Amino acid sequence: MTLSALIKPSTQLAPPRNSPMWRPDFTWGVATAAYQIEGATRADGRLPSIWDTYCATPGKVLNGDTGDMACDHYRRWASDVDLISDLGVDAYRLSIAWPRVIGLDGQLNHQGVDFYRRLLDRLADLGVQRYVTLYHWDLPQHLEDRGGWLNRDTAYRFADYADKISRALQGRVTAWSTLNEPWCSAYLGYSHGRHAPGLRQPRYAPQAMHHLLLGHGLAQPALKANDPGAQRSIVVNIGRGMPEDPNSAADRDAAHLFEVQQNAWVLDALLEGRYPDELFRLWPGTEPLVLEGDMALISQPLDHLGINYYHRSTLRSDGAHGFVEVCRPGVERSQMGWEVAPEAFTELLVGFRQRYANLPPIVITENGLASADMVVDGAIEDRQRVIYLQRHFAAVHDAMAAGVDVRGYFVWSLMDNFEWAYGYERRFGLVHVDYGTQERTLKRSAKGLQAFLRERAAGIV
Ligand code: IFM
Repeated sequence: MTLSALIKPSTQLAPPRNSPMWRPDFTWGVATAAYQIEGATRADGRLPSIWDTYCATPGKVLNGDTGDMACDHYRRWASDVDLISDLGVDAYRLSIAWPRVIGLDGQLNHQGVDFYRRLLDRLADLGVQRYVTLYHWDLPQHLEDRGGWLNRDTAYRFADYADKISRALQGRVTAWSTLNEPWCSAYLGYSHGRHAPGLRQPRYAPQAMHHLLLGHGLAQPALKANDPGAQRSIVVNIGRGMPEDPNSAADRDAAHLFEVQQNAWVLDALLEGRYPDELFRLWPGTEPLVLEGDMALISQPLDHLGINYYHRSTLRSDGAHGFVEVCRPGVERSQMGWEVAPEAFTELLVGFRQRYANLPPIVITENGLASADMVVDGAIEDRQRVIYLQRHFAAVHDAMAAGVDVRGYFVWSLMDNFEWAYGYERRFGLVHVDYGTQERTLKRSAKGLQAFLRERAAGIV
């Protein structure tokens, strides 16, 4: 019996057999982020981050959840690494908590650094590649107290952190990513208020974005010099906008503007060294202060571009210059309420290839689905996630067949974790976490991925 026959036909998890995604040089992985899994927020000299403050503010996070315990990964890292290795993935994507490794004096906190050193060494011993993100949203609170990403100095603090930590961990990292989803940090954090630090000023997001991207650019020379054997990248989230009424020019424009602020805002800056004019049609008068040389720093070449994709959005014109997101009836949705649309993933990837002459190779750094998974008789049959992943693997296969250079695919997430403003209620994991006991249980999706990766390793193509 083949390994794939061990799982039910409806829950098999693999891209089409003729896909280059089966090849041994395609990187399959799982992803997490520090604040979402580590817990131990006060251990070994870790400083408070903006997410500690945000969680402690009543009404900000569902059920008053915090990252204080999360998945207790700071203590359980060794068994979690065994779990990752048992899945058979090629790579693990994690993030470093800036407030854990840099003290108030700006110097390395060696206790925090040692945690990551042990973790990375153990992954390497087990043959798992290490994709490390430097900033997955946990800004040290003392920097926020000085203006956070609205203060240009934070970009220099970030570059200094990148310099120090890449020296300390030199040779242990396969790929460094500077930022995870700067759109979320800038827009959700500084203009929308749904993420830490929870500010709500429309004009803040473009300036915060500029300083985030400047930090990314300023960090490049240090990463290159300190760890020349590692790849350098940044991770962006992308979204597809669909007009509610395709026959309405206003709705089509709304969907277009949505993609400008979701995709072009960051990608034009990184790949073409400019911000799209249309962004300021959407948000008049919010142009950031950009100094000479900034855009050249921001648009330095990357070894690869990390792309996170989850869903499509339906847009209607707001009757003025903007758009409103509406709920399209009769569409499959995740526990997040997000529209499931794998074909939109292909369209976006193919569209980027057509639009950006110097698009670097792509790594899918996140894709996954939240569902209200429950343990029944010791098992978790997360059928919606299995089918979601199956369809999204096929969507990426289609983009590759159309000529898009995709080198890897990381499923979000290794395990259920702290889903930001939604706390622990939304479950994205391949592995179920019982937050009472911290017991980990492989869901059907994890077993399906494991079976596929075993087939691939055995050369069954
Ligand atoms: O959990 C997040 C992750 O931290 C960043 N990308 C989207 C995921 C799901 O919302």
